[in-house]
Amino acid sequence: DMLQSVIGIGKSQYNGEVPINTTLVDGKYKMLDDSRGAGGTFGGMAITNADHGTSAGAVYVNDTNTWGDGKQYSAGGLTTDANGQTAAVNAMWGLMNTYDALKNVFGWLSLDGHNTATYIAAHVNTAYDNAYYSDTCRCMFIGDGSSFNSLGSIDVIGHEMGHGVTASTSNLTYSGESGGLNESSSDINGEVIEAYARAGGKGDAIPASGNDWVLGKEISKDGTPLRWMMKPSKDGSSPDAWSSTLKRLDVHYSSGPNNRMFFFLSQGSSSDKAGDTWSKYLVKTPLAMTGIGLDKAFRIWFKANTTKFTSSTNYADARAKMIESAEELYGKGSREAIAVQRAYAAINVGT
Ligand code: ASN
Ligand code: ZN
Repeated sequence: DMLQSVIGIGKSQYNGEVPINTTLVDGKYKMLDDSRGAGGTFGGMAITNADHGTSAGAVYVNDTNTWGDGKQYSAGGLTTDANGQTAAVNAMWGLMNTYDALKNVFGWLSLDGHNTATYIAAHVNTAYDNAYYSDTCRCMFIGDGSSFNSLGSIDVIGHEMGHGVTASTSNLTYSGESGGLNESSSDINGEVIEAYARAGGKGDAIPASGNDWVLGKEISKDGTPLRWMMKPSKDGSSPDAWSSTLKRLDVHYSSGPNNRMFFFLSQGSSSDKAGDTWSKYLVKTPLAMTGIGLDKAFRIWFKANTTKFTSSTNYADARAKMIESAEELYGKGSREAIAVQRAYAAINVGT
């Protein structure tokens, strides 16, 4: 076969027209990017069509290198877009941005850091309102949605890819406090990738702003997010601070306090600039603090999750290892290390 890497035009659902890496094989285009990841199941980062089943299916193929139609799809896609490429474009754009952010900022390659190629299977199940990572295939599945729009926003893809990073590093157990931290790590990844993608998907730092600090706003039909990092209790189920009963909650709720810690660490806890969409959810804490910005906050988190956390890390251990990370990156007694301590204190972990 003659394989050639080319750049196609993707008409995405949430990000307009985007350039996507594809491969020309024997006169047809495949949604396969062999410049991001090697080996794996398809020899490069790929998008497959699960075609409403539960297995991965085949990599998308097209006669031209223009993909999707940029329209809004949810379960309605079953009649208008049963095998639609728009979901595939969303998935590839999310993957490309996640891969590039981790590579350019940390030199971290793909999910495992060793450049093993991953893939996303689009259109899993029928009118499926979820997306998930599977460690068996080291791949992800995204549904078309029913009460949600197609599950292909950047924060959703970044979240799922975050599970792949966690699975191949700390491997935080997916229940109890460690499960909440596992979920939070994926939410953090989703928001960071959202900021990186919106700023153009380039550069060796995470941009200072650009994300919305809520998960799943784009896939929500009425604009109500699934989760609020600045004030998790807005969802009616997540606590805003750690307590001894936190470990009994579903991991998508016990993630809340750590999400809030990360928001404080990055943005500060007493900012109230007019016009900020998140400012009205802030509470004054006894430990009002200045944030250190998204880039530094993510560097500290990523180092802790990929090199210090273990499968049984709980909130107290996360705090200790986050302080250690900050000290190694920015110095003992640094502003950054003190900010980590204050951010955890603000969610009732340590003083
Ligand atoms: N979308 C969900 C998640 O990634 C799927 C699940 O409950 N594991 O957390
Ligand atoms: Zn998750």
